Amino acid sequence: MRKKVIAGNWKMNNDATQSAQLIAALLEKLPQTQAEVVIAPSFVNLALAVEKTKGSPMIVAAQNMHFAEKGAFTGEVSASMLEAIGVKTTILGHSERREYFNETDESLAKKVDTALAHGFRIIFCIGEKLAERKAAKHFEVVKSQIQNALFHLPQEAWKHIVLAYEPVWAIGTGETATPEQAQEIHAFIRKTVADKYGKTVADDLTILYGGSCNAKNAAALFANPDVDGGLIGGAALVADDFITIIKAIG
Ligand code: 3PY
Repeated sequence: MRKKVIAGNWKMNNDATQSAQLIAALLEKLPQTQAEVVIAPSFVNLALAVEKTKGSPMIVAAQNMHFAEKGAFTGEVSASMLEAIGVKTTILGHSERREYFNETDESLAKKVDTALAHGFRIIFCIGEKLAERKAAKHFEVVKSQIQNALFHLPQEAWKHIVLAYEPVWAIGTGETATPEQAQEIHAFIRKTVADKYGKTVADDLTILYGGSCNAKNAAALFANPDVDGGLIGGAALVADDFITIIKAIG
């Protein structure tokens, strides 16, 4: 059964006090919803978030993790460290990680393997840059990202994967894909997975839209049959906006 998911990517925002305040505001207003609600605070606030959301339906995710089990990787965080504080979901491959921290499909494939070995759920981001969209290469780009980072996986691994399509030209720019553009590429992504793993895996796969999804445009984006929720940036930092987005999925 395909799940709906609304995930808030807090990026490098909110100190401990602000994180606690935002969580309290979200919990106070959290509506009944068919969607899984996920928040991804920064590493230093994950333990606090786990503590504050205990007993609630909200799931806490990391924004990244390292592929190695442990060792000389200054500044990095391992899957076991996340597990030890009760975090079993991680975003991987966000375009900001690809762009500013040199993450590649190859290094991401290793992260995916480690996360799955630890029983994590993964929100895996894909998406094309503006020049690639303008050159009509967006289908090709997302297909190769999926193939290179995920097509080595066995079929059963896909129940732990959520894909997030985030056109890079729509991240932090205020630009959003139109609902038609989102549906077109989400359907293509589902077909790409179906061609390799079969219809059941593809039908069960949750594909989120990300990239300036906000309280105003969420309902129109989510109305599409292949858009199963959102990975939300800036609007996830404002409790009322995030709640409106959760309500938009129903
Ligand atoms: C955005 O909407 O800006 C995002 O990058 C969500 O991950």
